[in-house]
Amino acid sequence: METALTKLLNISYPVMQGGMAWVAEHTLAAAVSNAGGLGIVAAANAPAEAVREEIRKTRELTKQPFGVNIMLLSPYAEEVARMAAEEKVPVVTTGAGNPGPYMKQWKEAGIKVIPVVASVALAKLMQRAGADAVIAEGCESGGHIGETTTMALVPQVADAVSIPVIAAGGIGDGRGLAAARMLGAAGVQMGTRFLTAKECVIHENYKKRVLKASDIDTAVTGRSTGHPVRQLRNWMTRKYLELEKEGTNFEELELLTLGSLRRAVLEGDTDGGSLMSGQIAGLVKKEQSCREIIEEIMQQAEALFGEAAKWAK
Ligand code: TUI
Repeated sequence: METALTKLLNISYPVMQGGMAWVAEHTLAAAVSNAGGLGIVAAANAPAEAVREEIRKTRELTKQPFGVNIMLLSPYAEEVARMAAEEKVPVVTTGAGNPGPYMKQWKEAGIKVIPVVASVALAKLMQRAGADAVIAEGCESGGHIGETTTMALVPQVADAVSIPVIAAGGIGDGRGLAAARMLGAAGVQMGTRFLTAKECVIHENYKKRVLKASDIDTAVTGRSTGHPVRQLRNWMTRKYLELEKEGTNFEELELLTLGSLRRAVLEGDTDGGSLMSGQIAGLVKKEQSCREIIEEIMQQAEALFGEAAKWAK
């Protein structure tokens, strides 16, 4: 399936892996890239040298293009941005902010820049700033989210910009890819589906919670603090939402979540940890290799496109 995204990035399939903080390290990123998608190493809150090491390890495992996701709320965002330019990584994606100040150095280094946007306004701004594509991420996603659903966001962003649009949020199989293409997207980004990939190195407890999840098992904390985060319901989200309802101040709420993602990913703390996951978790029922995941999705989507041609008759 050739699209504006496969051509832009020189990849086989229009499937990107989400830049999941603490989750998306070199093993996962290289496996996705070797399977014909675009693997992403997440910088999250790590200092530049730690991310550089991950990039080097990724390069040892794959000759295919890959990306680095820069989380703009990170205290190290500026030094990571500079390091990505020095390393001339093929692709940079960004999240949780406006990457405008870094665009020039990335473009000068020949990097393809693909910011995540949660609104039409930021998508237009990013196109004007020189972005090569945008990822329109709906609030079905796990982690830090915006307000608008994928179904509503993607066609509006696709109408507003002329660069390729990648759909993210709530996409977990070939039906999601086919639907995203119908909405005007040139490809998809998936996070949750890759959480249970064989090459994804998160704690077994975290994977099991995703595999057991149903459609209504996520909750959004932090709507009152301006940092809404979607994750699987557990003791931590219940406590957080209770405190939020009581009007507890920002600092106290932060204490509850401080280090909680690391506790979920590395220690498998399914009670106090932040098990970030999208609403599509209920669809993810088995552990598969990244190659199996991507090939299954492509076969499903291609079959649907074959049938869909008949629907118009
Ligand atoms: O960034 C994400 N998802 C994330 S980042 C993350 S790490 C974290 N952990 C705890 C608390 C906060 C972050 C976990 N998940 N997705 C991309 C994304 N970007 N979603 C929404 C946005 C976004 C929202 C507002 C991008 C830009 C924006 O406004 C920018 C502006 O300044 O106008």
